[in-house]
Amino acid sequence: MSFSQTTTTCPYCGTGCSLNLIVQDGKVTGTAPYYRSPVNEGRICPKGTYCHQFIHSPDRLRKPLIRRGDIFYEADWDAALNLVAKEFSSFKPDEIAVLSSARTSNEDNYLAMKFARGVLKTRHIDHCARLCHSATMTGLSLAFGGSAMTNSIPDIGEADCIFCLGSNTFEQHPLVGRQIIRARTRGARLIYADPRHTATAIQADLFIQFYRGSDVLLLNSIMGEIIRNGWEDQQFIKERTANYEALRKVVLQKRYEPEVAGNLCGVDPDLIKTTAEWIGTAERCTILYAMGITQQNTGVDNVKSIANLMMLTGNIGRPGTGVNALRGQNNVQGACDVGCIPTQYPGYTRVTDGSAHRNLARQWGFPDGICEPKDGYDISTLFEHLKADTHEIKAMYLIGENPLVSEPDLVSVQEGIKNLEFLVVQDIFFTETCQHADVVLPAACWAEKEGTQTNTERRVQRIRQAVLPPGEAKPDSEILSLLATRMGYGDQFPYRQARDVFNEICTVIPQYRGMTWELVGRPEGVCWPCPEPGHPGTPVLYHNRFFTPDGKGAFLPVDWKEPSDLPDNKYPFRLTTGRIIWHWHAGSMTRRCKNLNDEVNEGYLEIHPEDAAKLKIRTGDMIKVSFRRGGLVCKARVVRDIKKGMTFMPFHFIERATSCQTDSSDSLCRMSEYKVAAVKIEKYTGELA
Ligand SMILES: Nc1nc2c(c(=O)[nH]1)N[C@H]1C(S)=C(S)[C@@H](COP(=O)(O)OP(=O)(O)OC[C@H]3O[C@@H](n4cnc5c(=O)[nH]c(N)nc54)[C@H](O)[C@@H]3O)O[C@H]1N2
Ligand SMILES: Nc1nc2c(c(=O)[nH]1)N[C@H]1C(S)=C(S)[C@@H](COP(=O)(O)OP(=O)(O)OC[C@H]3O[C@@H](n4cnc5c(=O)[nH]c(N)nc54)[C@H](O)[C@@H]3O)O[C@H]1N2
Ligand code: SF4
Ligand SMILES: [Mo]
Repeated sequence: MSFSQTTTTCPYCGTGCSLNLIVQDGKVTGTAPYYRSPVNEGRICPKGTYCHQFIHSPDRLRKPLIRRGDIFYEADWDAALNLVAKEFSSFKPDEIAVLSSARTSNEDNYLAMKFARGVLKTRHIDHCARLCHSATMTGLSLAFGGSAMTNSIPDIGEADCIFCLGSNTFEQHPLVGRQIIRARTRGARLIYADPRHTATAIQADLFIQFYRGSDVLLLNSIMGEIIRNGWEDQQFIKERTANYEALRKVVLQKRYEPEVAGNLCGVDPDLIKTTAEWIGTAERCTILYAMGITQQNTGVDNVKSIANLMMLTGNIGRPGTGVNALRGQNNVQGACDVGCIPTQYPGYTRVTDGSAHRNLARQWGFPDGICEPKDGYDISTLFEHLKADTHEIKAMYLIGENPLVSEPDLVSVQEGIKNLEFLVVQDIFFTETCQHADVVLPAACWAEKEGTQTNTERRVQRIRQAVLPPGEAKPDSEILSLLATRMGYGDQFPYRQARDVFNEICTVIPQYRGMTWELVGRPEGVCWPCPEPGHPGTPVLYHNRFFTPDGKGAFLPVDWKEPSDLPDNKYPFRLTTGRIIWHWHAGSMTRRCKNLNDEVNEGYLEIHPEDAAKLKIRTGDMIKVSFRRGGLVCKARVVRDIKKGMTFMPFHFIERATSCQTDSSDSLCRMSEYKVAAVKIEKYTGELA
């Protein structure tokens, strides 16, 4: 019997914990702690612990599938690749869109981007960051000139005050949660603002349970109170920022005084005053946020407000401070870094910047050039075109995304995807989205390939191959290279191994330039920017200056706007959707992990006891949830944790698809309003399918 261990990083969240995979006779049979990573020092959460359980699922995709009529037939790679190459060649460049994947490596994403812009010459390349932190990218770029998390994960443990809002850190980034505990053991205070009393709320020293959609109101109120008490950092404001007077004017308005604002967000004014005092007087305060902030039609405003608060109190550029937007997927940071965004090339240069365009075209050396230097369509716009059947987008190459569960306004997405003339889906499982494909390509999963991924704190780390892929499945990069070669671009895709692709990434992205395969393979990886060889990497950003042209941070004052889709007599409850610790998004991986599925295996709706009593609903009853756009049936869970009038559903269970609720989005970043919907709730008495 053979036995070995492979050190790698976790395939789930942006925390990027390291762990060992235990391999016995060619199969991963378990996980074991790996203590040397500063990110998690040997600890992992339940998803990490059981991450091996889906790898050898009997229903992994093993061979390419080609659709004929309503039936999928197994095909060999030659036939599948020839068909895809022929079909892709038959469309004009901008008729094809590529969606790459925050679940896969930097190498996979970089090649998906190079394939889109170089081989297909399309401008349309995007990925799920749009549905996740696009508000952060827009908001923080305006304020700081860069959008990444400013400090490192271990650094959070150094804070004196932690303000966590719209992030259920202990369930969604559990090993970041561990740093909060570290800080609290040293005497730090945790302030937590969320409409729900979550696992994170349990740890808080001060809990603000407020209505969803009132973040700007709360933040402006806190800032007004800080200024009225003289707790602002005048030196920081003077030396490092611009536009302070405009901020003062906005946040000192009567409507943001704690008594007025508190009433509107459903919060005791004293809580706002204490929050202002704790943040305003802390030596080092850090802010953590995630989807509760971004997934709203005021997402960009929320992010700007957060940046305002941290600049106002001088909490930028030092250990234990910072604006820490917790990235969701294991490699969403990396997918953005390598340029899988319709408006940006690798390293965040604008696609419309002529010199960036020429540089990239020169470095790649495609004899017939690359895509036009114009912005491409984001995921939301692509699906809008499909829904409206404008015939502008005719083909799609979907790598490691499952939009038929994760996109907003699912009913129209289901209709829209049928308007495609040709759809290729590349996944590790036959997902809901695969059902609409013309060709399905089987990908190797993270445990079956080499590569790098970049976690939320910009730390580039290795993933390592532990076992062989099932059947004929191949790593995404290899599939892309084979396809590119078949389409006549073998010279531009000459890679023999992931390392070759990584070396090219380091020549193309300035922030990665000083990295090597060996350096990122160390237990601590490397945090970008690492601009030249020998550079140690940069755990804390903006020490002396921001990335803006004048080096100053810009105060961007915003007024509060009411969220859309407000409750009325017909739809009296507010619904928010999100995640639970046991499951991952559409569930393709976690629902195949026995230990996770044994915990929770179906969707439900959380409702407050007083609301439930009025509706005569008890835990376990089937209920009907109606949205302004669609509806569903699920079980009720009556819990004290949620604010009265609010309800919550996890979105992991397709049979209880929650994303039918919304098609509203932030006009600046096209982020969908997943956190907001008005619903009607009734006891369900009908027949169940
Ligand atoms: N277990 C698990 N972990 C995950 C994931 C997963 O699927 N499962 N997904 C990963 C990904 S891609 C992401 S993006 C992250 C997301 O991580 P989080 O953002 O932490 O997770 P969510 O559950 O989407 O939402 C966070 C909180 O926002 C609150 N909220 C809702 N409306 C509002 C509001 O108006 N204001 C405020 N302040 N809060 C509000 C919700 O009550 C919820 O507690 O998690 C990552 N980690
Ligand atoms: N209602 C509601 N909807 C939401 C959200 C919400 O809070 N509420 N959150 C949104 C957010 S923040 C996000 S990030 C999105 C996530 O949306 P998606 O990215 O669509 O969700 P996943 O289920 O993670 O899909 C990833 C797919 O990649 C596959 N995969 C895994 N590893 C590999 C690999 O190595 N190669 C390939 N080719 N495939 C692989 C998986 O099997 C899975 O099918 O959902 C969004 N949708
Ligand atoms: S915290 Fe995130 S990266 Fe760490 S083990 Fe859990 S899911 Fe994996
Ligand atoms: Mo996300």
